[in-house]
Amino acid sequence: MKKRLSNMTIANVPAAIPRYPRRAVAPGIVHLGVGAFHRAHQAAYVDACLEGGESDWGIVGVSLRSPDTRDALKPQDGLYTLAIRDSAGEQLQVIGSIQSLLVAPENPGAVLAALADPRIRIVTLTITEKAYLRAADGRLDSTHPDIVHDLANPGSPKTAHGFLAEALARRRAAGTPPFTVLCCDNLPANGATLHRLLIEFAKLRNADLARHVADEVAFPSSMVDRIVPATTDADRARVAQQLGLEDAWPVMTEPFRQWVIEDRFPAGRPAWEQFGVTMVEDVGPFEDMKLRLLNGAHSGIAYLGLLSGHATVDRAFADPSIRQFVDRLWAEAIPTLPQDAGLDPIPYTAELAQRFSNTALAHRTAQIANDGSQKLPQRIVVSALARLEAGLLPEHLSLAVAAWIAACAARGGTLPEGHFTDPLDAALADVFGRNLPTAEITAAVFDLAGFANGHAERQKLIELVATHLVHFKQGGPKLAFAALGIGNEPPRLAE
Ligand code: CS2
Repeated sequence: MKKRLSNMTIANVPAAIPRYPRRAVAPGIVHLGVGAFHRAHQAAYVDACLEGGESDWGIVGVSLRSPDTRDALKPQDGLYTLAIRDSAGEQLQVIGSIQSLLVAPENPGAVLAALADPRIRIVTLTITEKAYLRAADGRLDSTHPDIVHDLANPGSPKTAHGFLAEALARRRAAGTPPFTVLCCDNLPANGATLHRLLIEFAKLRNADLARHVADEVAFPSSMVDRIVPATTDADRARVAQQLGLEDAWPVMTEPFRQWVIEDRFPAGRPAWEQFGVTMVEDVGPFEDMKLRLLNGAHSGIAYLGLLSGHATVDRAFADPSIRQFVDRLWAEAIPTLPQDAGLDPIPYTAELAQRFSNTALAHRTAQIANDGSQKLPQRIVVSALARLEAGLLPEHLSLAVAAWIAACAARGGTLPEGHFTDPLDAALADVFGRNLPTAEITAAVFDLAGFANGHAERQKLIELVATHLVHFKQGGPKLAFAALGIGNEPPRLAE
């Protein structure tokens, strides 16, 4: 049995390792949602800052749900391996920026104490779209049992909203300046969105706290990008073999990474701009381009890939029909992007095509398929509506929405039960079980997910989606593609 990766064993591993004195680093950031994405992205950027001589920005990693990450990393002193993979091979880097780990359900008081610590000046979040607890109309779901719980029990919250509001209240009472809240989830205007939700939550506690959150706490938006497939046992075994040490939870990723942040940090920040982060005034154009082109294509590839029998993104993307579909989806989405932001979507999509073709990642389509109801509004529906408003048809964008509905309905049939999940699963199953005509199923799903809520073009979009859905039902993705003239052309030559 190999020894475990830790401060004691790290010195001679054949990988890049932290050279800075980890014990001398003070905590400066609390991160909520210390999953694989955080460990491949923000924690790696902060590690570079610490390597570059910053010493006040160690990370306290918090899991809001499961103890798994803490259980894996605590015996390793917070150390883990980042495996950066592409066709040229694999580079290993041991990351040292996570100094301690807390599990909120075990000890919410410890999380609040960390958040109230005056040394903490930034709180970052990757809690996934569904944890923002928005109702179908986009406002805070104040009837959600966890929100109800947190309002009744402010000292032992469960939600990010509950933790942030109580910690900000405690800091204020103690005369400690507020931390800056840096949302790193794939939501549109993510900082502003979280700010709005937190003001709504705080209002349910008291008007004074709501005013404090509204007027005195900064919520810069940020765009985060790095593809992070779930770690497999084969990854663990390979990394252990290379390191000569066990690492209970190494993280797999690609060479590409990008972080664009609005520069509003009244309580200070690391010198991120020296370590590859782009600091800007307005992240909007970057965010729109990434959500609509990368994530939009990802979701399309995931659902069409699943329906076509492809388990990974690279295999789905190598399918000539799916590839052609993605090119056309991009062509539909690009004109909806801000034209004057100085960003060029053509080289961007060319780079995306290379990233999606990375066979070393084996990024599972089922992983991306999770939580479609939370993801499609900002990835697909927003561009589809913009096109309809401009008098243009969103044929391929609407096909992606239909593919989501078809893939959801296929679980327990052509796809395994529970192959991917969605917070709306129970309600979706109810709709699918009612034996309704396709147009009514589509409208019911739009209602549940809040797609195009109150939008003038909603009915038109529903009709387009329903037409595709009929094709999926009658002849699977082949017929749905054929109706758009996809698959009738000779396959592209390999580039
Ligand atoms: C993916 C994203 O799982 C998903 O929904 O689209 O996690 C994607 O890999 C990242 O946003 C890339 O930055």
